[in-house]
Amino acid sequence: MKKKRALPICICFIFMICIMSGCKNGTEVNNKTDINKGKLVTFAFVAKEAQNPYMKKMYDGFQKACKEVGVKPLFMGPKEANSEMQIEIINKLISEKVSGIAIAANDANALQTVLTKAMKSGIKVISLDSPVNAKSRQIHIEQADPEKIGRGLIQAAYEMVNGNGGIAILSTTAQSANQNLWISWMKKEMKDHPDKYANTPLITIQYGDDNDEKSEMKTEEILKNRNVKIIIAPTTVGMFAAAKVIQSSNSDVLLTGLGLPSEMAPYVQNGICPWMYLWNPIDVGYLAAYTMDSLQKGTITGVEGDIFEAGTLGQKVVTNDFYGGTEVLLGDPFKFDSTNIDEWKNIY
Ligand code: RAM
Repeated sequence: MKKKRALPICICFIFMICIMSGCKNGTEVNNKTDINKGKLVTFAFVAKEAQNPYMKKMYDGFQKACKEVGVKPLFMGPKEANSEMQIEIINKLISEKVSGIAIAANDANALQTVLTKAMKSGIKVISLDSPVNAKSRQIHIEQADPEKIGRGLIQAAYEMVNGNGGIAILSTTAQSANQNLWISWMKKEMKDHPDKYANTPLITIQYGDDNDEKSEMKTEEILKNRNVKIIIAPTTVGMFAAAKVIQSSNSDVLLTGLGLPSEMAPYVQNGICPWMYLWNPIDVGYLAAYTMDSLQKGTITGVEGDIFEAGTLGQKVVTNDFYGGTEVLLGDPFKFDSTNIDEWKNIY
């Protein structure tokens, strides 16, 4: 008797869940339609470069929040970290009439025309990770205070070489606004304390364009200079590439920067990278989607003082940013060393 009843009850239960969640085949999200235009709400995420694991982690969080608020997430990203390809993608998204675009930009200014066109057509535009200029978006999602990141990295490098040894920076593209801002804070830290940093000069800045091979090649070039004792890579792609080259060439040059624990754990454990920093990229993407949803619903407009609920991240406030626009800040950078990296390596 029990067995006979189990199937109909089970089907009924699944059916009820489907009705409650609005799903058609059990896997679809309860997608909303834009109340004003009667169209499906899609939030697009545009990566700096489609294969970058850091971008994929941000998208994981973006996608999670989109599901929670009931909109359709979409991942887009160019083959190379450049703004021309991002412009093509945005034009496509405008013609597809998405409701929101969240972009990690390869250039702060080059996207202004196309993003203005998007906003004029009613699309909500925010940047995350790497900002576009204030006119090109409504809000920027800032992962952590750029001053803390920049000063913190130089202070770490100084400590690692005991105040004695040249520093090289391995960055992404020369136009990347987030890396450029962090580098400007690194330089400011050195300028503010000339005596302290007298024996740790900044020898070179190289650009690996967030491309594995190019970043490896640039690391090889850096290692040819015997005065370099430490590399700072404020990019997850650059950091992983530099670690591999330092290890394979048996170099005693040290490494710090912004790395993914999933990629960097072995190098933190073997001492090539005594410690490094990052934040939770999943949370950056999650916060971006909640910010977009609040803009789309009209709960906020993107001005200073706007307050909204960002799911499990709680209440967030819109504040003025460094670029003359507004931002939402995620939090402080985390420090990863041999004592805690293994806890994080399976997460991001
Ligand atoms: C790379 C990207 C990204 C940056 C991280 C730390 O993946 O350049 O913009 O935020 O590193």
